[in-house]
Amino acid sequence: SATEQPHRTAFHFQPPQNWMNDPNGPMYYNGVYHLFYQHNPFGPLFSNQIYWAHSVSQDLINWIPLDLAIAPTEPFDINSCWSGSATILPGNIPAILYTGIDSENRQVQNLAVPKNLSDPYLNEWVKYTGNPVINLPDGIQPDDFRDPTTAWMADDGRWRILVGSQKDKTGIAFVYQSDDFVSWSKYDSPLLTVPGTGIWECPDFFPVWVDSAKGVDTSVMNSRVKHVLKVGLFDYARDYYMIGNYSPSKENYVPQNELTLSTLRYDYGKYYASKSFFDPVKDRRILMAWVNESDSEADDIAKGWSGLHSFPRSVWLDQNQKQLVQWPIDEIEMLYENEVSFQYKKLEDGSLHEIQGVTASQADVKISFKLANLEEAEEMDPGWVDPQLICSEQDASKQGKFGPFGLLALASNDLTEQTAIFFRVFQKNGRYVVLMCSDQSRSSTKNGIDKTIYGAFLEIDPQEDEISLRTLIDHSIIESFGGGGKTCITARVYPTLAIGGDARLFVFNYGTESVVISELNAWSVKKAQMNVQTP
Ligand code: DQQ
Repeated sequence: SATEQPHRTAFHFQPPQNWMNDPNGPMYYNGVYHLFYQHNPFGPLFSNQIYWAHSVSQDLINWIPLDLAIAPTEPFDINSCWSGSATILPGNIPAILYTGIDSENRQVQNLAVPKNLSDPYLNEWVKYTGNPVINLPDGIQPDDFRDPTTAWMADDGRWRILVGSQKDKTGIAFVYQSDDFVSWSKYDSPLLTVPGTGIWECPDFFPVWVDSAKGVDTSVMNSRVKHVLKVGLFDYARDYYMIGNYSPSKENYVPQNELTLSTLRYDYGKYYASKSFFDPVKDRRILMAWVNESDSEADDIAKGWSGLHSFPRSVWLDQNQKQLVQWPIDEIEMLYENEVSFQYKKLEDGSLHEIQGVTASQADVKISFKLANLEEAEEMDPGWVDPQLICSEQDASKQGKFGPFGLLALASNDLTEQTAIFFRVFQKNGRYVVLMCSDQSRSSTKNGIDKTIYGAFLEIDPQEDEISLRTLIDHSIIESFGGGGKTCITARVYPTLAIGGDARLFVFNYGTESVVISELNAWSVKKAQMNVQTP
């Protein structure tokens, strides 16, 4: 029940019980959305027997659980069925490529297809008898070769995929090509390698329009698209991306930004092993990711489960063509009730204003902050370069001039528990710098939880634009979107007091300069049908 399980979620994807990690093979096929995921069906911790579990949905909100789709049963996957992707082949035939851990503990790539294409849910999947379709390349360690992408096809009619790898700590995205999806050969030069980054997990490679927020199907290539390469850095459990130009004739990819630890990430909190797919129904690209627990293994055993997926986001290229923008899919509105809204509210120094009338443990909140007299903003200390570090040192309790101002989510009556999502504005070299933070340090009275504070810069000009925040709150997950989705921060929290109907929600300003909320809208978010068998 909700009192025994205060940290289970209402509208985030999770299995009824046990361990879940990466989203796998998301796709839309014949009127149905499919989502597979890495699953240990026997317990709440990761194991050496990982399966592909399978759910389907009509709306990406309510999910129906199906039987396990791919199990570790064959010599080519007997030690686990790890991550992979789906591709819709000509003739409207879906195919899955996934990583198997074989009987000798080598990572190999395998093919599976639906048993019966006229089954509307594609319940059963059959493995190709000639598996593996791709063997471990020479010179690569047996546990360094995994996570095939969705395939794309170039003008020459050949399929391409990427497989993540490393050699001597140089991260590698290998390219494989095929005419028939069965026989694959490695292209001589990888799509990209970056020294010192360690193994690249769950690569994702897709086009985005340079001039539209719509999605682009994975094989589309023309002068109106750029290509995004996302790689998961295992050593840091973070998803980084590059934007660049791709030419398939020589598998040439030229990223316009470098991959370094301080460059572009999908999300500056907990968010890993993400995967995107093109949704032809609404002409958009949808992104989902694994958001792991921040509590202990003992807690997970007590709960009987571990792992969430982020709420699905649309993803597109920002107008400045320098970064991506992400936004929760509109389908969340199906779950809205009890809208609360107001306009123009001035928050003086020290303001704390409760947002009443929504269920604070299950909510979607949108706020726009307007700042005047920006010339009063503090000069930024030249030594402050790492945004996460600034947020940790200048946490929500530290008074500044512009900021901290923002939202207190999952707050208890006496505020001993609270998660603060907030902004600060500084001046630096005649420009303004906007910092966005998610402060989990007071999120729970419980010990033994990772309460790391997250932070990132938000690339907006506060002279031109209001500072907007959208936050999805769902019991133990808080997903925040700054500047209309230019900076995203996801956090896991485990309140003990601010649970269910006892949780409260506030806007606050602890800076000496006042800020104005030009508009606030908040909704309670109802519970979705989440992997429960409906009668
Ligand atoms: N999870 C899978 C791997 C992948 C990793 C194993 C990323 O295929 O590299 O469960 O979280």
